[in-house]
Order: sequence, then structure tokens, then C-alpha cells
Amino acid sequence: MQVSVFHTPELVPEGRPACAVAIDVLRATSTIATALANGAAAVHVFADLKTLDAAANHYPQDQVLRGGERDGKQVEGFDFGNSPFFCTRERVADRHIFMSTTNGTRTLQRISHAPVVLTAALINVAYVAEFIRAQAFETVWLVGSGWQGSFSLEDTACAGALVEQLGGAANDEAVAAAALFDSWQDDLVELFEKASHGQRLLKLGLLDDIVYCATANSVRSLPCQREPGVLVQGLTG
Ligand code: 3SL
Repeated sequence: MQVSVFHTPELVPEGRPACAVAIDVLRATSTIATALANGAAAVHVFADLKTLDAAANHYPQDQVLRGGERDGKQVEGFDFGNSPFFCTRERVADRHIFMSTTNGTRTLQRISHAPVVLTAALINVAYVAEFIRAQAFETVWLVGSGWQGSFSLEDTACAGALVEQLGGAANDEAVAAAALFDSWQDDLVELFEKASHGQRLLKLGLLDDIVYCATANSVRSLPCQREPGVLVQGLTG
């Protein structure tokens, strides 16, 4: 297995891996994993808000939840921003979640052409690794979302956790990501607090979100793309 890491969607090369994984630990892929673990029917992701609204309007409105943030703040008129704490079973079970976030949804768009697309966060990283290992994909791309085109510590740490579990580091970024995870795996909250997006969330009073997103393997979830932009739970039972 050849595992490559790309820090942002902009750095993803042309071509098609057997499996591509979108990572946006703070907070889009943590929220997606939580929503699907708590029984959401699907998470539909959109880069822009107008397209999101048009698609959401086709569904019976009692089945729909709209989630979205810009610069970490909830989009006006939406049911929630992008906090995983919103996604309790009571709120999300059997609902379709329409979601748009600053960076995470752009990453998903960039890799949506791959035959298998997953999302990963630290909270579900072991489930994602287990699936990838079982499928023995020849090429795997792990794509961080970063922040508006730049590298992020938290996405790289999660990519590193996957590289550690999968082996097969195929570029320098993969080796560096594994080293970052190795150094910080026991202090992930501290690492996330140092991260620029962690700092942004701290200013918004969202320390609890950071702690939740830094808790490895706490959520049983394997978000898989069913069709471009639509994620469903890949685990049964
Ligand atoms: O950038 C993103 O996609 C978001 O996850 C950012 S936030 O944590 O919701 O602010």
C-alpha cells in the first residue's frame, strides 16, 4: 500500500488513487463522524450556501437539518454551526444533514472523483484505518483541509495516525505526519490549542469542541461517500 499525505486540497495532484480520505479534524470531519454514528441518514456537503439551500429544499423539511459555518461562526438561519455537540441522536437520527464549512467541504469536493472516498478525524481514526487495511487499496491519499490553503497541525496529526497504522508512507509529507503524531499522541489537546485554528476556536469559547475532537477513537463511525458529496455510515451493527 502506497500512502501519500497532502496538506491541503490545493496540493492534491492530478490522477486518481484507489481510496481518498478527507481530513478536517477541527471540526468538519469530526462532526460528520458524530452525526453518522448517531444515526443521521446522510450528510450532504456543499462548498457554497446557495447550492446547499437549493438541494435541501428538495427534501421534506422535517427530514432536513442545515449546518454551516464561516470563520467558525454559525451561518445565519441554519440549525447549527459545525459543532459535533449539536449532533446528538435525538436531533440527527434519520435526518439528512446539509452542510457547508470553510475548508472541509472543499476538500471533499476535490477528491470526490476517487472510487472510494472516506472522511477521517481523530475520533474515528482506528475505524478508518481498519477498513483501509482490510481492503488493501494499492494507493491511498490522505488529504488535510488546512485553513484557506495553508497547512494545519491537527489534520497532519490525524494523517500521521493513519500512516502509523497503515504503513507504506509514499511521500515526505507522510513521513513528517507520522513523526508529528508520534511526538504529540499523548498531548493532542495541547497540540490543538497551539494550532492556529485551535486558537481561533478558543477565542470563540469552543475549548470543549477541541477536547472532543482530540479524543482518539471515541466514536464508532466510517463515513463513506455514496455519491459525490453524499456521505453515509459505512459500519453496520
Ligand atoms: O473549515 C472547516 O471546514 C471547519 O471545520 C472550520 S470550523 O472548525 O467549523 O470553524
